[in-house]
Amino acid sequence: MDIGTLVEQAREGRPRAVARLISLVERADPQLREVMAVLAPLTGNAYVVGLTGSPGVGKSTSTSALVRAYRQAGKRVGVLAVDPSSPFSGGALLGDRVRMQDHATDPGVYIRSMATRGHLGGLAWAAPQAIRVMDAAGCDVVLVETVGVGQSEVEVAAQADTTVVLLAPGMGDGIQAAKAGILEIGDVYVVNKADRDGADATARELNHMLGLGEAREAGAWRPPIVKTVAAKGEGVDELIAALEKHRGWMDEHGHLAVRRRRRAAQEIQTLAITTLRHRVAQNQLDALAERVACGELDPYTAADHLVAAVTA
Ligand SMILES: Nc1nc2c(ncn2[C@@H]2O[C@H](COP(=O)(O)OP(=O)(O)OP(=O)(O)O)[C@@H](O)[C@H]2O)c(=O)[nH]1
Ligand SMILES: [Mg+2]
Repeated sequence: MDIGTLVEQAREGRPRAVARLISLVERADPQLREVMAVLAPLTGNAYVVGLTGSPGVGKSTSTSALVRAYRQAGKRVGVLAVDPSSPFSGGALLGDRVRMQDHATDPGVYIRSMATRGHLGGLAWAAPQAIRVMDAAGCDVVLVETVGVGQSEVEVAAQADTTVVLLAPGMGDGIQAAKAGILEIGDVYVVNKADRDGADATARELNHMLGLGEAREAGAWRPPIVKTVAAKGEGVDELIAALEKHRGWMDEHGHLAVRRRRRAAQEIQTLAITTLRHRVAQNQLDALAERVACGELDPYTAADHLVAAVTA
């Protein structure tokens, strides 16, 4: 099928067409260049929300609850579950972890899981392009769930328009969150499993760690902490309200444009570096390495040789 027809069908909301386009991303298909050129003018409408947090904290349950709420509001929703720790072809495996069965038959919801380990350029490369596909396909909201709280997961979540960091009582989450640096990236914090003991204490601890009691610059964003019981849909309206508020604030202060430019810059850089890496001839690198290893050449000069060779 030609790319134009495929994109047209995706925009009509045909899940199979969207699936085929995202498969091109996963495979890093040579046709991707053409696809992205067709998609470019169709993107920029979706509101991208990243959700991150420790395993089992309730990301998928929360995502599912958000999907329900957005669907009730008549929005088309895309869900991208990204697992950087699994091999690239492990999509089916990840599918088990995505608790989205409720929405499986709803044509207004598009759900996709993506495993990216071992992929050249990895996550930074694949996730933004999959988001582009969903955006161009007419999703009003794209929810990006990342599994785990490693550096790459945090990077993906931080690329969203709004980043949600989830914690739950009694998981030692606070410390883990601080370690992974997710206390710097949250625009909205959720203490899920508020039906369990210790939710208030977790919220207090978080409040303290984020320095929310302290004064901030006028007009600065103060990340709200929302308590939810995602499994029962409790607090989800408050979460949606917090997301909308953040989006409004971003718009008002011009931050949305800034963030999207930053996202695009990262995407361009990753693609450019990937292209250059493809051009490095292994034998040439080996030859330079040998000369550097035996002290015949310094590494800077060797690097200059390599750069000159791949950009010639
Ligand atoms: N008690 C309680 N359990 C919940 C709540 N939300 C989710 N759970 C349960 O917590 C478990 C993990 O939920 P998931 O939504 O799969 O968590 P996750 O963060 O997506 O997990 P991974 O994708 O494996 O990292 C499931 O058994 C849920 O039913 C809640 O608000 N209260
Ligand atoms: Mg999950």
